[in-house]
Amino acid sequence: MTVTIARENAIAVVTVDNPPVNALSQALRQALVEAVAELDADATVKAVVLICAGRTFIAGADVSEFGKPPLPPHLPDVVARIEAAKKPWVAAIHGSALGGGLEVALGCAYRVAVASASLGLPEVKLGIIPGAGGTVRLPRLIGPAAAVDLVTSGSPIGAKKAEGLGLIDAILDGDVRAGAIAFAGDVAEKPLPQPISSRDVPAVDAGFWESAEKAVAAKARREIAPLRALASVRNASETDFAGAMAFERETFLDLRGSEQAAALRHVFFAERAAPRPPELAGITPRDIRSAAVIGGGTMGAGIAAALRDAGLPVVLIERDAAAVERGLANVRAIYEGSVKRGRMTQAVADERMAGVTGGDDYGLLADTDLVIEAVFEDLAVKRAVFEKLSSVCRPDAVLATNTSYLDPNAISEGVSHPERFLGLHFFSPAHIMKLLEIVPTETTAPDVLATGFALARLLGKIPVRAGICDGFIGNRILKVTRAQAERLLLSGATPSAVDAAMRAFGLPMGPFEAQDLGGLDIAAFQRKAARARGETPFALVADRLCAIERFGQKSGGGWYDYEPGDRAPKPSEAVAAIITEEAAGRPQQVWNEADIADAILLPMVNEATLILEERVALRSADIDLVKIHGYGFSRWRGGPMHYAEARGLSEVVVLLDRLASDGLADPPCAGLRRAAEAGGFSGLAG
Ligand code: 3H9
Repeated sequence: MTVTIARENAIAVVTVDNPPVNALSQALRQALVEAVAELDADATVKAVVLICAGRTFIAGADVSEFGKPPLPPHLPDVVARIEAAKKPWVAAIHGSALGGGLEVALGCAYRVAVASASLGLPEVKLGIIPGAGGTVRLPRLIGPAAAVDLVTSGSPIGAKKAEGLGLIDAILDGDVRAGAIAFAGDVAEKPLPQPISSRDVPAVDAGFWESAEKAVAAKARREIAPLRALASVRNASETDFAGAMAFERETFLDLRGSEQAAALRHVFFAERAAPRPPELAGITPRDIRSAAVIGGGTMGAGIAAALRDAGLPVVLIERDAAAVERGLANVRAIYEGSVKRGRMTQAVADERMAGVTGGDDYGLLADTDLVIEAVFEDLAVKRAVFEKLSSVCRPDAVLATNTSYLDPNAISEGVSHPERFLGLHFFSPAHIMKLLEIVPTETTAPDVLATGFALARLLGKIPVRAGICDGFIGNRILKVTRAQAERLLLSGATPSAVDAAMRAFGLPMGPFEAQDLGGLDIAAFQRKAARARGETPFALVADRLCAIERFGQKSGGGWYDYEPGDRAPKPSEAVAAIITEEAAGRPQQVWNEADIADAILLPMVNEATLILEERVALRSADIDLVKIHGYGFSRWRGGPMHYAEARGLSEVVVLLDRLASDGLADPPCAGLRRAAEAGGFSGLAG
């Protein structure tokens, strides 16, 4: 049963129970309409509490219904019916009141919440706008400025802030049901408050809408929903209620069917599926109550902060006392940065830092549950660390290596109880970047792999299982990105044209700007290792830049020139000369932005398909998450695999064949041709 009604004297308690998050399915919408009718007709009922079972208040419309035609009763009508109820309805909020859930609450005469509750309209994050009066009632209740913030950012706010804005009427102490019933008892005899729909919108200052538009457009880049949401709030502030509702609904339905919404929905479900891969169902992870990091450099310090932020006590191990001090200083610098940016109070930073201890004695790790090694990328150095860990740690302690390109199987050789060993590939800065590639070795036990996923959940990261190959999932595709970018240079494009095209596609940065920011030396080091293994990485120009120590911003020049103290890239004559030399004898062509983007993205998709075929990634959606959360691929594009599927894999195959015949890419792999015939990647791996 999705809705049940109980009576507490003159108060009716309507309980919604639609696990997991009480999403507004058609059945629930229908049941709510029927509940209003039943309670309106019941003369013994003086007020109604609307409450939810389980972990949360209504978390929104049922996103899985969005691909299908909307069925009645439509949510705007459900909200209107609640608003028109003869008795006061009190929304009793715990967990989250999001999207349609908040819209239902706005239909109620009153809203009360426990202090831990959060409220918001996250629709723009799904590429849509609120579709049941959110943009219309909110400015009438809390004023246009606060409504614009909530609606265009999509970020929820806490109960305290909501109370300050007038979004809720009271914060409840203790039990939500008892508190809401008491509140309902108090208001039962009062006249009904004026429905939000018939209230006036407070006036705004001159120029308010223009500056809001500028601010939202600058942040949204090429995402369409935030500006459409703003337009709807503005319209709602300047039009009567019925007209505003019609405008909102029209925008909602228009965006619901958009490519961006489909991409963002894909990411929404991929992110929720990632922490619970079906192949680990029923496997209990090991307990992680304490952690240690070996190595206090940038990566180690970031990992230590991430672990600490998740509430774990952390030990940082370094070679000697001076290195311990440097490592702790690196962690401290992270927290000082957070305080400076206003993300954390000094008191919280002090508390975090107090939970990080340092030392050079591995004996400190005798009872630690999880140890993550983050020392220099050198096999011998890493093996020496694990040799020591093998002798001091409990046999059931989980031992992990953070490596970007060494083989975890090789690192694990000689580890005692090798079933407790796995690779955890963090992305820098590790306390911020959401991606965690989890890399089992040949011997990793299933419960240790499950522990990797549980750890990601604890750290608030997106876990993706990656098989062992050079670069795992993300960096293996990145190598193709870079090689393609260079191929473009040798066939007539310039670094700035390539970067501009990729930004126009929606990436925050182009491949050359990104290399200049991160430094060209790391990739050069990896190419050296690859050549030693007999491989032939393609980086004619990058190799020459490294040979003359043009490593990027840090050396004053890379793919671009930089003025001292200025990070703005300037086209470099020296680089142009090198490109001309290397391009000599190769066919040249005129490139436009769309063709540049294709020449980079489609080979990435081809490589990703190989990755799927080899089962280095288990799902194409996992590859999308890797690129979005580790490399800044735009969410609204859905990741490279979703992008390719949305574009049509047959078209991708044709374009790749064309690039290959011009010598500008490898031909499409057999898996991509098969996926094109099947109309999608699903089923390719497996
Ligand atoms: C909207 O409301 C539009 C209206 O304005 C217009 C109406 C006309 N639908 O995140 P979790 C599933 S747009 C369907 O791991 P948590 C999720 O897939 C909507 N399913 O839990 C997962 O399934 P499974 C606006 C949903 O405790 C399970 O629930 N609302 C929905 O970490 C658990 O999810 C939002 O965007 C949904 N709306 O976090 C809210 N939501 O177990 C999005 C979740 O099978 N949701 N599922 O893998 C959230 O932010 C979080 O789920 C929440 C709980 C904070 C509620």
